[in-house]
Amino acid sequence: MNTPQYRALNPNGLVPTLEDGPFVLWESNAIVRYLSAKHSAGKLWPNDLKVRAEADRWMDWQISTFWPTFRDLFWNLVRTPVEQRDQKAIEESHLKTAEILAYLDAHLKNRVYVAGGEFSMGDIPMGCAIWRWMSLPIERPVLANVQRWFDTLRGRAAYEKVVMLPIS
Ligand SMILES: N[C@@H](CCC(=O)N[C@@H](CS)C(=O)NCC(=O)O)C(=O)O
Repeated sequence: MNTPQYRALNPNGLVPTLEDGPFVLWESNAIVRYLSAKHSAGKLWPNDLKVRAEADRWMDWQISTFWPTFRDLFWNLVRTPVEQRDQKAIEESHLKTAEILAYLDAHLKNRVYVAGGEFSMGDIPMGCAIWRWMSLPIERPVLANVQRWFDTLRGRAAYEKVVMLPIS
């Protein structure tokens, strides 16, 4: 990822990078949107403007709010040797992540998926993120609607195959 060839595609030197013929795209959620629109218009990419906006909203929330809040907990517990872990950061991140997941829980009260009754691109980033949250050896608050949504995702073959992998 730090080669000149890779950096010519993605100057950030991070993954993922999509090459679709000569077209190059980086930023994971932009890639999800592009692939959904290209291959799944009317399904993963909802045609209805408001349904699509709901999907967009939770994709943006995942990348701008959820992940920055959850990162310290995940990074410390999964990617950091025990003796180097920042306990204060772990506790703060754990508390705050539990707190903000209540927003998703309230949203899912009357919805099967984040954008309504159908699975859409909006479920993909948070669907990946919630697997990480649910896989950590931590205490979690009871969030009945998030749990039901997670159980629904776990019943999907593609989720089981692609997302439900060991986190470390
Ligand atoms: N905002 C970027 C973040 C990309 C990013 O942080 N990628 C991580 C993996 S999730 C990475 O490449 N880390 C360096 C590494 O894995 O070596 C996106 O969503 O695509």
